[in-house]
Amino acid sequence: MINIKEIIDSVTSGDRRAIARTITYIENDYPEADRIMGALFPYTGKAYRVGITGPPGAGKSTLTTRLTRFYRNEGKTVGIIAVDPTSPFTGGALLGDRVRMTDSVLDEGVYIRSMATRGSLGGLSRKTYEAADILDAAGIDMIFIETVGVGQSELDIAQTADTTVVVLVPESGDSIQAMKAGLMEIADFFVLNKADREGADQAVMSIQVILQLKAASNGWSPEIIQTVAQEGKGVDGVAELISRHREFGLKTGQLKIRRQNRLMERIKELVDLRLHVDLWSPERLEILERFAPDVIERVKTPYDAAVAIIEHYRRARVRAGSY
Ligand SMILES: Nc1nc2c(ncn2[C@@H]2O[C@H](COP(=O)(O)OP(=O)(O)O)[C@@H](O)[C@H]2O)c(=O)[nH]1
Ligand SMILES: [Mg+2]
Repeated sequence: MINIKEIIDSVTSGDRRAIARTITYIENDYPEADRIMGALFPYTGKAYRVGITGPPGAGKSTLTTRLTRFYRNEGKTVGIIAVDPTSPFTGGALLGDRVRMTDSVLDEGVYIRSMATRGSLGGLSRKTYEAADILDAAGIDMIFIETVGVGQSELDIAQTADTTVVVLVPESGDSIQAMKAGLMEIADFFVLNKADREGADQAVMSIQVILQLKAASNGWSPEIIQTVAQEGKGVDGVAELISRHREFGLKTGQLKIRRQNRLMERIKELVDLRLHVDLWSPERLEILERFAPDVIERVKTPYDAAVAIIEHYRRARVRAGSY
């Protein structure tokens, strides 16, 4: 049996096993998940969340590892949530990640978690968000959320961060790709990693051109910085930009607005989810099935069916006396 009070006590005291277990509850859609998250909510809001996104192989994990070291040296605790179906931190095939993460894995001040991406695409952004909430409630100072910037779900996740960093590499056309993939829209700043490679300066220049065309909205102009994450070069500069963006957000109130918008999204999701479950009861599914043969024969329209189902739901609610 799940004892909620015990979970809250152990998570908020930073118990690593409790953190792991609670994230698993979220991942596996445990019925108690909402109650647990509700009880943890008052303890959240202190951590700073940084999204690290970009194409596969750009060096996101390497950069995250380096940044982790940087913040550990400052005495901060760090959480890493990796949402990357192509390179899970666990799962044998990608030993590389694990090796590079080793020094962090051994450090009690660092918590690393991969989110299962298979079969949970719809809820992935919510689950990642809640996993970050759990780390936040556990008292972790800096939370990095690594995602591969390929799909909408990953972009959604990146947008739940307080600061979103997009990592690119010098390979030709990468900046154009980034624009197409919607990364330009979400970046608070860019990192051109693998600056040890050919074409780094050119890539930076072409991205700068694009950035200049984009008028600075709300007083913050995204810039681009070069790194060689593998050697730790430029990593201090990235940390410096993160902290500048944070200061900017605090000073202008935009951080609060961003967090507020995020919470509004969260509430809407909760409402949608609950209404959805409530509405699609067996009796409404029955109406749906009853309509189907008439709809396929063009006797009724899908719109008739939708109206009938909503009408049925409304009447049931009235009867239940809840309106
Ligand atoms: N040449 C070069 N290689 C790098 C650099 N940073 C990371 N790599 C390598 O690029 C590969 C992918 O890195 P990884 O961090 O796993 O990329 P991710 O998929 O974006 O997380 C690894 O083999 C890294 O060692 C860099 O600055 N320069
Ligand atoms: Mg990675």
